[in-house]
Amino acid sequence: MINKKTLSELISEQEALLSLPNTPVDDSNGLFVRYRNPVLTRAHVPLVWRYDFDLRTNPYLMERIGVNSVMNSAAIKYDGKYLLVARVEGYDRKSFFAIAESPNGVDNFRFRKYPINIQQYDDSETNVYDIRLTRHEDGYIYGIFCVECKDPDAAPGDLSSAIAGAGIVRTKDLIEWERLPNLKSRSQQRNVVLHPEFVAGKYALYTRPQDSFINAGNGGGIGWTLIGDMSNAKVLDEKIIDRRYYHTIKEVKNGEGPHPIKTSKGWLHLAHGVRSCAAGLRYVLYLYMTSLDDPTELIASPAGYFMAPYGSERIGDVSNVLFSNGWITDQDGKVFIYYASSDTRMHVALSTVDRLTDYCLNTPPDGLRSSTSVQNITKLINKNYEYLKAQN
Ligand code: BGC
Ligand code: BMA
Repeated sequence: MINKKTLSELISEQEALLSLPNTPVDDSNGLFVRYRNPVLTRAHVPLVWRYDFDLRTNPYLMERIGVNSVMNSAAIKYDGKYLLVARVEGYDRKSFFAIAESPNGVDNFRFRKYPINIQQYDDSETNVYDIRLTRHEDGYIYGIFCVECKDPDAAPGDLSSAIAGAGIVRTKDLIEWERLPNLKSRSQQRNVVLHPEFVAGKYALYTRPQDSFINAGNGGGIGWTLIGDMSNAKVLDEKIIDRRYYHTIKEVKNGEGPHPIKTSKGWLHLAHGVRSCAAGLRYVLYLYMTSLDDPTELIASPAGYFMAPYGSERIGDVSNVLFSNGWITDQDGKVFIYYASSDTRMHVALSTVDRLTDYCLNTPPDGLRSSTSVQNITKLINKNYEYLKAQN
């Protein structure tokens, strides 16, 4: 017999989850601290979105519209609250965006009454996901997200080939969203992100050109392009600013996360890197920095990953994945890093601008060979022995 819960039991169970305090887990390497509980899961999605509450039309009080996962969320501080614009994916595999708000950035995230209803640009658009938000100095908050369509050139019977492009919206209040034309680009694009400042009087976009839907191929890494008008955005020249290399964590592909944070030492970037292995694609997060004078100039590129799937984060709908498209910096320099694990749920980790820039500027870059890794370690060991000798 299926145990039937009453509506008030469902409501109080969810309330207990939503109000659960979150606590830091100190397993730290000093770079950041993870928090114990995920900040958003499918169980956080309002019951009114999933259940028909009327027992006359839903006598078994069954879930009518299931949610599979809540992941890859943009983040922004708005009116003193910490907001996530989550990718919510239904049992039907369609994703959409929905805002959840928290008073402190680490727990008590609650979805607003309705998901965001993004206007459709054209009928071929099938799925939307992974939005990045940017409060631009022009006064608007822009959202750029991936728009996926079936490949019109797919062979008959091929129902998987797809084309990825970038959709654009803007808002002033996070309530009314104005849809702008999609980014025009010769190649497919995913992970397109708007830089928060004008550069040479133009809008600047981080891009990720790709040869095909999954493979970046000749698209050499994270790109950069200048755009005159966001309501007619077109990639004319693209410069690769963070390349991929053989036998690294970003060998297969990489992509900008949220827009970079401006620090006194340079623009601080969070990105994801992908490599392939017997288990499929492994997604990890890494950091890099670019110059304040020329945001296309790489000034720090610490080797390897900054965060990788850990413990239960490793398992989910698409296992072995960490993905981030949102972080929030507080006035005091605290950085809330919002990341999804295995395309299933959202977490938060806390760090500071000082720690993250110190990490970027003082971690040796990748020498691309085992022997250079041993040289780097040997240098550190020698430095420590010198230090210890001087102490005695
Ligand atoms: C999925 C994305 C994924 C992409 C490439 C899309 O269909 O929705 O989560 O990143 O395929 O694998
Ligand atoms: C895609 C990304 C994400 C996703 C990841 C792993 O390339 O754009 O949507 O988290 O793959 O499935």
